[in-house]
Amino acid sequence: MFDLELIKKVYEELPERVEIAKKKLNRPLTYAEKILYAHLFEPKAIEVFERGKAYVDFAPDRVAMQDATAQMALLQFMNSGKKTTAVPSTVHCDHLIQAQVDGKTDLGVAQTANKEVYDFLESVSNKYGIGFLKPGAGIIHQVVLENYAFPGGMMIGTDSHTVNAGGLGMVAIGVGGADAVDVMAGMAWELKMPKLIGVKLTGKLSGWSASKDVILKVAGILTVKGGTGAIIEYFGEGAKSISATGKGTICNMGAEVGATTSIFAYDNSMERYLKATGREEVAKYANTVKDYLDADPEVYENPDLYYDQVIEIDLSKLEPHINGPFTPDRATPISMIGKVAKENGWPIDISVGLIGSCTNSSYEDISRAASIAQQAVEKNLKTVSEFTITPGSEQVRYTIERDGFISIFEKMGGKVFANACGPCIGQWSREGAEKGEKNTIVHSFNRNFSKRADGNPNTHAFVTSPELVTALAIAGRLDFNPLTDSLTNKNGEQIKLTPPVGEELPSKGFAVEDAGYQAPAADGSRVQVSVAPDSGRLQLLYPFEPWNGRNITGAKLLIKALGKCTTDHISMAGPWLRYRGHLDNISNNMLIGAINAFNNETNNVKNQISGEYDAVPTVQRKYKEAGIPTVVVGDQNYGEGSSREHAAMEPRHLGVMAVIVKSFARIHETNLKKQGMLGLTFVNENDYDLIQENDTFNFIDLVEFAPGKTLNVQVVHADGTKDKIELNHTYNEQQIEWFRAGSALNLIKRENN
Ligand code: MIC
Ligand code: SF4
Repeated sequence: MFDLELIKKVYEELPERVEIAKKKLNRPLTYAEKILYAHLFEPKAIEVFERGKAYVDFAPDRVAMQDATAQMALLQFMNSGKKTTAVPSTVHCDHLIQAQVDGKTDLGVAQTANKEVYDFLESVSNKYGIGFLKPGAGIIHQVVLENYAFPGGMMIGTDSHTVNAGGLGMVAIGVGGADAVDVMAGMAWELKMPKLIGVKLTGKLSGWSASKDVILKVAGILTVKGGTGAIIEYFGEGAKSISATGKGTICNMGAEVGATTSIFAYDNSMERYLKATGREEVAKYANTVKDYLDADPEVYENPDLYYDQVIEIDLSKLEPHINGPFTPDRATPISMIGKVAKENGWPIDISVGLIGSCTNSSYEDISRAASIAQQAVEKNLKTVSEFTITPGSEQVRYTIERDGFISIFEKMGGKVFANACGPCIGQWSREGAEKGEKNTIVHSFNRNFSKRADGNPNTHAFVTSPELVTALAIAGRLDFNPLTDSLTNKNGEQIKLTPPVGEELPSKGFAVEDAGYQAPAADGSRVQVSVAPDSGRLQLLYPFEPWNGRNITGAKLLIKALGKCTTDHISMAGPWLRYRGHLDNISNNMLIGAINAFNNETNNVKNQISGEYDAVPTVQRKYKEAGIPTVVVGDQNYGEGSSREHAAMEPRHLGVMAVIVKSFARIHETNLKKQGMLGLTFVNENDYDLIQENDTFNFIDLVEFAPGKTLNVQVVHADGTKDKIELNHTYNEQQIEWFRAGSALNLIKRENN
């Protein structure tokens, strides 16, 4: 399944490219820097790229896409005029499977319900030389880790958790579909040279503490925006003691602090994992360039000199953590959670414990969780909460079934869902969720934004390690601390759970019958891709209008969003995932989760033409009909979370011209640029407070739009008073071209014709 020739080529070129970079920068390099400089699109055009400032053209080695974002990515790629993808690429069917009954049943239902979309993805993959992983094969990031990731490589993926592959020493970055199109079309992929955050791990994990706790702790320190624009590099003795899949977990959740990606240097744990997953050859080649797959020793001797920020964590002292509710950076050590929950009025009773997902479903995770489940079975404990398992891949599922773990979970009352995203992305048909009852769930996934798992805004979701999820589900209480507390079993005896034990890798090796991979046709030129014109789920894309070259004037405020506005708020997932390939239909969810700052309600904004209140998409469609441009205003870290470019394409399609916020999350800001929108930030954050409900916006100097130069907007209030607001932007020359052309894709098309 993997591309050994490509990997060999990367390793052949690596030493020379790194040496040239070292000379150029005239200093030792960190590991991430080595990979970045070895992947310049124009290796000869090497210069010292200033971190956090310079835009750099890169040449990633591969692309991965998941079904919910691949539809838009491939609809765009089809418009690029290319015959095959320029780099190895894969499509993974994982997001559209709903968890309801059990893995087998749910997979069958999904195959019928999503047939049109799967057929589309399969035929596009076949046509353009893209590897296709069928529904049931597993979750993109687990499948990538098992098959495609390799130390020293660089990849992008249309999903924010692409960063998971940092666990195998890869620079892996989540992007929107339009970025994937660049790479698949053989063009340069642009990224601002990231800053570097070093995390030094000392000591060793033990007892109940797991790799998950490292990132839960880091999330508490950095918060959801603390990693923005940076690569987090982990190092130190502690790093070496963590398994490759444990490293994957840590890197995966780097997305939750906004980091561009996270990475560990190549070490024995990675070598073991490569060998266990049938990639002895990759390990062999990696070993020949080992020194280049690590930072230079001087970096570790004096990390402060080489990283923009350094954090130190002693794994020996790290307590298990529980993060949440509603945000993944609210970190509480297990010893405190009972008290904190009580103070905040969080429901103590746990209704469901869920393990698995792309973040935490390695063999090690499952075996450790199973060791807890086993105790419940053997010691006659009743499991109080419901318990579910979503394996990350068919290979993991098959292997853990063979090794008896699934049967242990089942004896404890657990239910195994399909190898798919399921509850992690609102694809959970949870009985009773519509009642909106206040309740608590604990899971080993990565995100816990409001409504994410089951659509119920009153579900308090907490993120923790799989072993702790298992213990908490057995106890059924959030204030249960397995390190100190006992449970009463069915015979009335006091039982203390012993700490989890597991195996890093299966001693009998991994096994699988059908990994679900389908190779593309050798010559796809005759493959037909069809999209039914009356389809509700797929719609061919039309090119967005180029900019008319004039200042935007008379733009109305559509919504001023208050507080957290993630991509889940801008383009909700769950039931809306059905429309990911149909721009007009999915636009009906535009910003329906955002809170209107003027009435604190969701999906209820003023239509300035009629004076009436209505749903955001409805009001926006009215403005569009009337030919009136609009502006969206937002708070900090606007667009955090997912890579879904729908959050940018929907406003673009419905006629929003500019999104003006205090700050952006990286992927979303790029997605806006790619789709030809204006993504701008207040020079003075307090100007956010000046924006009123009936405001009209007049751009003053958009005609002079240029890199490094602020833009000015006159805001006219209902009473006739005016404010002048200065706005920052990060557009470079090329990105301004995208704006002028109407989108980046319009430009690609022009260049290919
Ligand atoms: C997520 O975890 O939010 C998702 C669903 O995987 C998204 C991608 C999407 O919205 O399709 C992501 O993280 O990028
Ligand atoms: Fe799927 Fe959840 Fe992982 Fe996103 S975070 S890829 S939804 S399992």
